[in-house]
Amino acid sequence: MTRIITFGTFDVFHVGHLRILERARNLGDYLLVGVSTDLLSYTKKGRYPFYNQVERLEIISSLRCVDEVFLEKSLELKRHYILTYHANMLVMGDDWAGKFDEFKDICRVEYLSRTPSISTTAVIEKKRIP
Ligand code: C2G
Repeated sequence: MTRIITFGTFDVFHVGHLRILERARNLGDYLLVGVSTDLLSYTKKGRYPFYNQVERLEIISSLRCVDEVFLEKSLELKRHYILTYHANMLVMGDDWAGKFDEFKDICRVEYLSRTPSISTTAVIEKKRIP
């Protein structure tokens, strides 16, 4: 049984988010998603998300490809989350390529390519990257 874990803010949910979650889920049997808290998102991106953490959790947990959600409170807690949720594969977008290789001692680590031409910022600014 492959239990996959992934993390993200998933603010202003878009097709790039959906595709990475579906592709992650297809690599195994059970998908756990750590949704960044509003505070963690602020420390990562320098602004609070458009949708708050309760709304983002509600959206992510309703997806067919997602089995379980929890709040990611700190970037430093990845090892703790992987162990607590008994995940044996960590999947991240390739914007994080190489950044989580330190967890290869406890699980498989895979980086998937991002969907081009779409981002939360582009949606908020009402434009698509050409
Ligand atoms: N993503 C994607 N294609 C896009 C945009 C995003 O595949 N066009 C992926 C990202 O690579 C990431 C996931 O969707 O795996 C969530 O993206 P973000 O919400 O931007 O995640 P981020 O804030 O980078 O959080 O602990 C690490 C994090 O919490 C990652």
